[in-house]
Amino acid sequence: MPGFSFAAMSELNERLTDLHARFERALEVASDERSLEAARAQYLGRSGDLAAIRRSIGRLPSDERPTAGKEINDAVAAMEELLERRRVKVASHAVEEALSRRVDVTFPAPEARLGSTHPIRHVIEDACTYFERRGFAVVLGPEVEPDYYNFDALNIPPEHPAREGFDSFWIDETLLLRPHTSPMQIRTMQNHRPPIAIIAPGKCYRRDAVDARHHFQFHQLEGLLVAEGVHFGHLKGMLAGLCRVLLGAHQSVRFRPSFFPFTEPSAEVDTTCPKCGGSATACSMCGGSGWIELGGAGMVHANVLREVGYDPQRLSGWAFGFGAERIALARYDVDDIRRFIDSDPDFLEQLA
Ligand code: FA5
Repeated sequence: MPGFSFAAMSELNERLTDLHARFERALEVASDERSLEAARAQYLGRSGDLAAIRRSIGRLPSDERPTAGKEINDAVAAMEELLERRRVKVASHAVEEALSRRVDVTFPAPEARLGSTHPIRHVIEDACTYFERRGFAVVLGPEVEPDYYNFDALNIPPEHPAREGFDSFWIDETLLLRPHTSPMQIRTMQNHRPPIAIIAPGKCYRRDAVDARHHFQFHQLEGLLVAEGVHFGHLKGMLAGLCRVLLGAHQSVRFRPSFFPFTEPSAEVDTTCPKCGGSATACSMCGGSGWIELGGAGMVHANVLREVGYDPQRLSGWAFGFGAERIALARYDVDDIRRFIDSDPDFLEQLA
């Protein structure tokens, strides 16, 4: 090997042997992952001892550098193997130690924190109780529904613009997470003969942007009454009573003309803003309107009655769909719907 300097190579070997020995000693006293990592950084790290040796290759004649580089790489491989073996040993020692530790089963455990009823559940239960006392049955239905129940049977044919407002998460071409509880109107009427009086609470899903009053997952309360001689006055009386029970006698309720393809006539039902009562132009809860929208309502459309085989000449009915979170906002004077979903026990316990 022309120009190869034995003196320089043997000095390199000496330095590597010394480094290996020091690294081995450092690993022997390292008893946990943290000290192993510290040893690795000191010897093998980017600014560690070995990196300094590697940099010194530059001072060797160029024909000696490949051999020196190989020596260094071999030394690194050997040190990494040492490190890995020590890591396995330290880890198994930690497991053994944990297993051998004695447990005092008589030691008192920290007191378990009991949960509290969620405010949304409170709203749903109180609403159901109100309707059950008036002869309504509580019914539950699937959260994944075919588009037939969500739309077609509710007088919303394909291509109808109203589908946009109920845009949800599609499972496949025809199945979706229900954007409202109104499919329960169809399911109930198809399976039971009139008179019908139901309340159907449950989760709903929509591709809505999340803000203080909207979430992609929320709860609705669906109500349906179908019998002979049912009229809008019955609906107004029943919903005004519900708002009194849920929100207190001081809350006003108003019915605003609106449109839903499955009711005619249709209305939006609002309650006075519990935060500002309509007095603040920049109210964070109602945006200054003084009202909070609770949901939609109306007289069941004749096409819907026909779809389930009922005779609209003989039967009439009303239906409504309220957002449980909106009721809870007003009921508990909370200014952001996300607080009900954040699962902060301190917040939830205050409302329990
Ligand atoms: C409906 O969902 C109709 N199915 C209601 C209905 C039923 C009308 C029966 C007539 C007869 P709407 O899209 O307006 O309507 O929703 C009703 C209520 O659900 C809203 O007023 C609101 O209180 C609540 N809601 C709707 N979207 C959200 C959301 N993203 N986050 C929280 N609450 C919501």
